[in-house]
Parts: sequence; C-alpha cells; structure tokens
Amino acid sequence: MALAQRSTLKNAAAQRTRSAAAPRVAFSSPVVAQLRQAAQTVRAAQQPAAQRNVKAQAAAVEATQAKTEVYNKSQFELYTLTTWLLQEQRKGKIDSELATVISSISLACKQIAAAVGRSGISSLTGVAGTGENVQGEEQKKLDVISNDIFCNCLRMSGRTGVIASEEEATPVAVEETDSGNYIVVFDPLDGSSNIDAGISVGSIFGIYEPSETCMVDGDLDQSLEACITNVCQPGKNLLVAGYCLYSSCHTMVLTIGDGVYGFTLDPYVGEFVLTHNRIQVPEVGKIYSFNEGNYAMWDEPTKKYMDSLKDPAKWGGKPYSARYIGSLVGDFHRTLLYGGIYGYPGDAKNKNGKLRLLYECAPMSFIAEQAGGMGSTGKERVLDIQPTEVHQRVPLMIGSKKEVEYYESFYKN
Ligand code: FBP
Repeated sequence: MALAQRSTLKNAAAQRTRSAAAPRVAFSSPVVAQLRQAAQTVRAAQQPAAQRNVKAQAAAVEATQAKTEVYNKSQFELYTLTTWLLQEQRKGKIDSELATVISSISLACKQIAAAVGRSGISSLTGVAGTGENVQGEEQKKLDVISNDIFCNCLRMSGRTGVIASEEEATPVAVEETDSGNYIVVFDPLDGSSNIDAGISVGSIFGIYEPSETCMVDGDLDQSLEACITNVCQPGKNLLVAGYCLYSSCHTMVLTIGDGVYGFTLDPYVGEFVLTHNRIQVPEVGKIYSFNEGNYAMWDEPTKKYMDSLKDPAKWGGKPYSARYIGSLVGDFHRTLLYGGIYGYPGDAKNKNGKLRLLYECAPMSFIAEQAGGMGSTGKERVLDIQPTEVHQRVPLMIGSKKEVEYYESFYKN
C-alpha cells in the first residue's frame, strides 16, 4: 500500500482517537447551553408576532399528533390484565401481593374456561358422584374440578391466608403462604345447573384484607373458629371483587375499588385483554330477571312489584322485558351492560332466598356499586350485612340504581 495512503489512514486514525478522547463535555457545558438559550430568546424576540404564532400552532399540532400517536397503538399492542395490574400497582392502587392473587385467579378462570369449553368432549358433564355439597346440592363434575382448580391456583400463589369456597363446608387456612395472607372467598362454578346444556356459567370471587393467621398452634377447633371469623366480613370490607363469565366469549369483570373493568379472553393469545373500560350500569333499564316460577311463594310487596312491571299502562304502553338464564353471573353481566334488575327474593320455601351472601351477593354488590348501580336485599344494603355464617343466604336485588330503588319502594309503603 503506497506510503501516502498509509500516512492519510494514520492521520485519520489519529484524528479519530483525538476526538474520541477529547472531553465532549466542552460542547455540552452549562455555559454553552445558557448561550444557546440566550440566542434562542433573542431570536424569538426578533421574530414578528405572526411567525411566533405559526410556530406555536405548529407546536400545538405536533403535540396533538404526538398524543394521537399514543392512541394509534399498533394493532399488535395488547392491553392485558397483567399490563393493567402493573399500571394499577404503579399508581399505588394495589400492592404486588394482591396483584399476584388476582393473577392466580385469572389463571384459574382460564383453566375453567378450557374445561367448560371441552366439557362435552372430555365427558366432564354430569354429576361427580361425590354426593351433596354443604348446600345440599348434588355436586357436578365441573363443580369439583373448578373448586380444585381455584384452590390450587390460590395456594400456589403463596399470597393467600384463608380461602372459603361454596364447595367447601368450612374455610381453609392455607399453609403454603410466603406473604400477603389475603382472604379469598369464591363460588368456583356458578349456575352449574346450566352446565350440561352448555348455557352460560361463571366463577365469582372476592378478596379481603390480609388476616391474622388462623392457625392457632395445635388447637384445630380454635383454628377453625379463627378462620371463620376471618372470612365472615361485611362486603364493604372487600378490596377486590370480580367474576368470570364462561359463554360465547369468556369475560372477566373486576373492581379493585376504583371503577369496574372488563377483560375478554383472547383464545389465540391466552390472555385476558381489556375490552370494557370503567363500566357504568345504566341508571334505568326495562329488563327484569327473576325466576317467576316462585311467584306464588313470594310475599305481597314482591308480587305487587312484579305485577307493576307487567302493567303496560304504567310504562307508556311498553311493559318491562323478562330475561332469565338461571345463572347469576350471566344474568348479572347482561344487567350490568344493558341496565335493568336481577332479583332473587326470599319466598315461603327459602325465607332468605337462594344466593349466598359471602361469595355471591357481596362481591356482585361491590361490583354493582362500583359501576354506579346498587345491591340490596330489598330492605338493606347488601355490603353492610355482617355475615354470621360462611354459607349464609340473603335475598338479592341488584342492577340499575333506579330499578333497585323502585323494588325497595314496595317495602317502604
Ligand atoms: P350455584 O349454581 O352456584 O349454586 O348458584 C346459584 C344459582 O344457580 C344462580 O347462579 C342462579 O341465578 C340461581 O341459582 C338459579 O336458581 P333457580 O334455578 O332457583 O332459578
């Protein structure tokens, strides 16, 4: 290689090292910055007003474009339940332990969704053959499977202290707890009378403050007592409530005490994706959802209420519409989105109705209130009731505020 070429390369190399070595700080020193700022101010002062205006407008357009870009999120951007939980943590709305419990519940719901979807194919329909549960109901195979799935996921989260299930006679103290000790109450598969017909069913859950452990050394009775005391809390103490609807699409609806959000399971990605932001139940809705088969056993005020809904003259010629799936999660989900009222009153056979306060009525009432609706027994706010038993039943009127107030008005006259 010619001498000249070599010396040019050498100079270039030397130049590169010199500039790399040279402290770049010189050019970005505060002095220079100040100078630049001063220069800009001078220049700005020299610019005629119109020009400044154009610039301001351009800046404004740029800002909006920038903002719009945020919303023109790429088609592949998925706002999942996990993303949402992380965001809520960043806002200090929930701690990482509680987020872990919610994630473990979402995993349980995904597994149950898969089992429900395959129930006919994998012969998961029919009764379990385990006899009756504590409710006196013949357990379905999927009742037992869903309960196992929920218990396993909650245990493995390592963040739960006590769990209480519709399918378990007594609450269970979880030993595999690293920390968090949250109390979780749940109905693993609600509406199971519909399961063999492939009609919508669901899971319902509520999470309460961490408990003093209820493992009283060596004394099982005392432990059980402590567990029961821990789970028997009024609904107004709930931190989180939610349900998962298994139907044409699987949707988890959730509140952490700051509005209600809906996440739909994307079967391709296997993630719950945010699809319903801050759900608000319409204040009125002309749909009622009651098992009218019990009409004859209802008390007078409830009969009068039901008769009034069917009187066209009372509603400008168009009476209320009846919708009843026979699964609380399905009927409540429709009521939450369309408005109206779901009701399961007490009757001559079941004075307090059929639904359980702790893991059905309280979580659903917390969601209803967070969405601007109401949850009442017809005479009092469900969330104020202090449970005395784990599987205690209460009448439930839930949904649009005006519709529940209208029902309550029949007990005030
Ligand atoms: P479980 O299936 O969890 O026992 O729930 C009770 C439930 O099935 C609700 O989902 C539903 O709203 C109600 O009972 C239906 O009761 P009925 O068949 O008496 O109308």
